[in-house]
Amino acid sequence: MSHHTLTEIRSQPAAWQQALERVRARAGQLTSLANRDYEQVIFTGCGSTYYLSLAAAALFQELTGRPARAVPGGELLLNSDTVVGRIGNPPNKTLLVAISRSGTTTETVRAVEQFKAQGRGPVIGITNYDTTLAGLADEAVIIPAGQEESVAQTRSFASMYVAATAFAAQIAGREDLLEGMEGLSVVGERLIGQYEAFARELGENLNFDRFYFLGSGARYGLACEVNLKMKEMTLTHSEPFHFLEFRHGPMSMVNERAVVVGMVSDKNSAHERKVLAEMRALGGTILSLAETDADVVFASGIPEPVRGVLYLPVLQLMAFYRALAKGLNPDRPANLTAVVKLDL
Ligand code: F1P
Repeated sequence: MSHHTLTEIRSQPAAWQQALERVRARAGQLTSLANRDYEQVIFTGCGSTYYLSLAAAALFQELTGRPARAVPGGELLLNSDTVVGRIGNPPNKTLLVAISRSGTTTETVRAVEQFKAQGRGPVIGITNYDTTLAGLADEAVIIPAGQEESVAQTRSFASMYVAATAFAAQIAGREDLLEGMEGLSVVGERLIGQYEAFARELGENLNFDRFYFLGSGARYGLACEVNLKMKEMTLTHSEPFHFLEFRHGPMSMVNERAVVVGMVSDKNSAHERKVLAEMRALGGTILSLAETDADVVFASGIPEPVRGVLYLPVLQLMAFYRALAKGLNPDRPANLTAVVKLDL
C-alpha cells in the first residue's frame, strides 16, 4: 500500500525551491511592508504552524535584530491584550505574520480578522493554498507545491518554513543568505536518499517507547514540530526541549528505551554534544543531526541560519516508518482532521 505521507516527505525539496522563488518574486512588496517602524513582529498559527511560528520568530529576531515573538492563533484571538498588549495609540504598531497550510483554520482566520479590525497593523500570510488567509492578508506568499493529502504536515510545513526563513533573510537585507538557500533542495534530495534506510531502521525498532527532541535557538520550534509528528503519526510518548533544559528534570526519563534526538548547531555544538554524551551514558540511544560529525551529516555548505529545514526529512521519515511498524496509518492519525474548524 502506498502512502501520501511518504510521497510528500520524499518530494518536499521541490516545494522548498518553490517557496524560495515565491518569496523572491515578492521581495519588493514584502520589504516595503515589513521594513516600517513596528514595535514588534508577531508570528501566529495553530499546531504545526504555531511551532513553525516559534522557529520563524526566533530566526527573524536573530537575523533582523527586531523584536519578534510567536503566539498560538487561539491565544491571539481570545487573549489579544495578553499576548500582543493593549491596542496602541496610534495603532498600526505591530506586524503580524500568519501561517497556515490550509489558510482556513478558524482560530487563525478569526485572529487575523480581529487583528485587522483592531487596527493593530498589517498582515503577511504564508500558506499553501489561495484561500481565506491569502485573501485577508496585505501580502501573501502562496506555495502550492507544498499542498498535501495527509493530515499531518510534512512537505507543507517544510515549504512554509523555507518561506519564513527566506522572508527573514530578505528583511535583514542578507542577499548572501538567500543565495545560500538556492542549494537547499539539492542537499535535501541527497539527505533523503542517503538516510531513509537509517530512519526506517530506527523507526521500526519498537523496543523504544519514548522520544525526546532537543533543539535550541530557532531549532526549538523545529524540535516541537518533529515531536508532534511522533505523537500524531505514531501515538508515542514524545517531548521537545531546549538542549540545556533537558538536564533540569526531563533526563530522569532516559533509559535504554529512550531515543534522544539532538538537532545540533554549529554555534553551540560543544555544549549540545555534551548533553547528548551524558544521555548516552544513562543508557539512551542518541540520534544526532549536524553539518558535520553526526549520525546524520548535512555537509551542505549552506550558512547555519538558513539551513534549518534540513533537520526535518530524516525525522519525518523515522515517524512515518514507526507508524507503519505499529500498524497505524500515517496518513490518518487518530482523532485528527486536516483542518480544525470551530463554530466560535
Ligand atoms: C494546522 C493543523 C494543525 C494540526 C495538524 C494539521 O492547520 O490543523 O493544527 O496539528 O498538523 O494542521 P493549518 O492552519 O496550518 O492549515
